[in-house]
Amino acid sequence: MRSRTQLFAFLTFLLAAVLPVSAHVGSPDVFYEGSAGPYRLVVTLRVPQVIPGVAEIQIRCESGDVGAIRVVPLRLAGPGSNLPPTPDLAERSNDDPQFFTASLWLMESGALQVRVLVDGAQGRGELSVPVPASAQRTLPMEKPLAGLLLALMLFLAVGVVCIVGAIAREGNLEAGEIPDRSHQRRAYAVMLATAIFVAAVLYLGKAWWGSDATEFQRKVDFFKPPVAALQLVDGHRLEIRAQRTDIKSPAYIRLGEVLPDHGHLMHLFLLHVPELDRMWHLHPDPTKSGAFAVDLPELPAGHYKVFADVVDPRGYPWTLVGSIDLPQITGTPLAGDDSTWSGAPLQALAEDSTNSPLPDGGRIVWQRPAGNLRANVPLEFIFTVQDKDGKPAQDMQPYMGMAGHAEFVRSDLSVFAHLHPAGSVSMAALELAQAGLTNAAPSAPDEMMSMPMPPSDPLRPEVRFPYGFPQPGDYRIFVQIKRAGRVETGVFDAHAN
Ligand SMILES: [Cu+2]
Repeated sequence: MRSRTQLFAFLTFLLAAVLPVSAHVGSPDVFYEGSAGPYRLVVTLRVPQVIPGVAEIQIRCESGDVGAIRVVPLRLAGPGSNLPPTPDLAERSNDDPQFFTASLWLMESGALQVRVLVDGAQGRGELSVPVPASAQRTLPMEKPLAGLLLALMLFLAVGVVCIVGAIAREGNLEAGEIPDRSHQRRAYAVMLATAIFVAAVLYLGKAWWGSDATEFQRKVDFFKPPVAALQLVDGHRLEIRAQRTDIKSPAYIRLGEVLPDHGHLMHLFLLHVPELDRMWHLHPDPTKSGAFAVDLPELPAGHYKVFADVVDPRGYPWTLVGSIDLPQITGTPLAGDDSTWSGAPLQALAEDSTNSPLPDGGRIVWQRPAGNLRANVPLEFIFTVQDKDGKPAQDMQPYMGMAGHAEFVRSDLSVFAHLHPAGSVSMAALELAQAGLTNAAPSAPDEMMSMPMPPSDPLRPEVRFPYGFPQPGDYRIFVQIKRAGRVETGVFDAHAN
């Protein structure tokens, strides 16, 4: 009986124990826009509350000629990545024939992918969405439940002792016989022995619980954003190391082994906090000692937060998080793909800002949908770029191989997401995922080209990001584009309900 209570408690604990996270900070859902052969799809994947657990997938097709969609999860790379199990059929919405949904069991944590197979009037198409599935935190058991379980356990424990005592005292009595002193003494002895036995079982149960809880916590800690240990060297050079002070096991992320992701091994975002009025997007290089380092540009003294994106060899994207107080730095001028922005601090918003002026008199305009923006709803963020005369800009170029890069930061820094026109997936993970497809070449989205297009080829003056706010709150959105050889950053403040 007691063990059943304990099992119940343990199952509850299991259910409550593990929440997922992805590379971004505080933004676990996956948003992806890409082509499955001839079909253009927008895929939203809600990573399950528990692992193993059920992922919810929504797929919107741009064209109306899709007949059926099948989905299947598998590992992103290594063993198992080439042997997909039988795919599940996605369900077509009754109200919208271009909208499909499916539920998928994710059985393990780590770098996974969901393969999407499309059949339709234009034949078959396939795409793959990288999914970082992992444990995020242990939820505390709810107090009322813990109290109820404790009360039940005490009731059962005391009950067992009393029942055994009653058996010892009265089990051998004839009908109508009254227990005498010797019966009573025997009952007390048996009850004492039973109480000791019950206490021992409870103690073992607690040890079992404790070891399981530790094991869970270890898994949870494994996927926490690693701490970026930051150090200022020679007065102007920022050194970044991955530090796992929170777990005793060996370092899971070796900075010497990370994969290049859209042209760089590390994308580092330096934010002046708490105002968020200055931002740098830098690309540190590996050092001989297994760290990363970057020469800082000119910046004022202050408190700075660092988010550094890297992708491990399995295709799992990590965001290192750290903070540092910096003195005023004279620094070296920005070069290459490095960029910066400074402007007004993020304040409590009366309304969302949709217009961000650029240094040359042009501007970036957010085509914000009317009405309130809701958290946990997939949205498409569309930004158009205008020149100084208010006309669509004609000088757009790819920035690190893509039409644009966006960073979504929540005012309290609990959310940081680095996005691209292909969505929230890491470009390096996407390349691994696409490599396993049979029709890899034609289905690879043009956004992930690692070779930049020739600068003479102007892009459309518009950039889109599929994304959804992971929780209500105030967000600052940095939109980065390249025009005529210059990187420009537009900044938009938004409130999600
Ligand atoms: Cu980027």
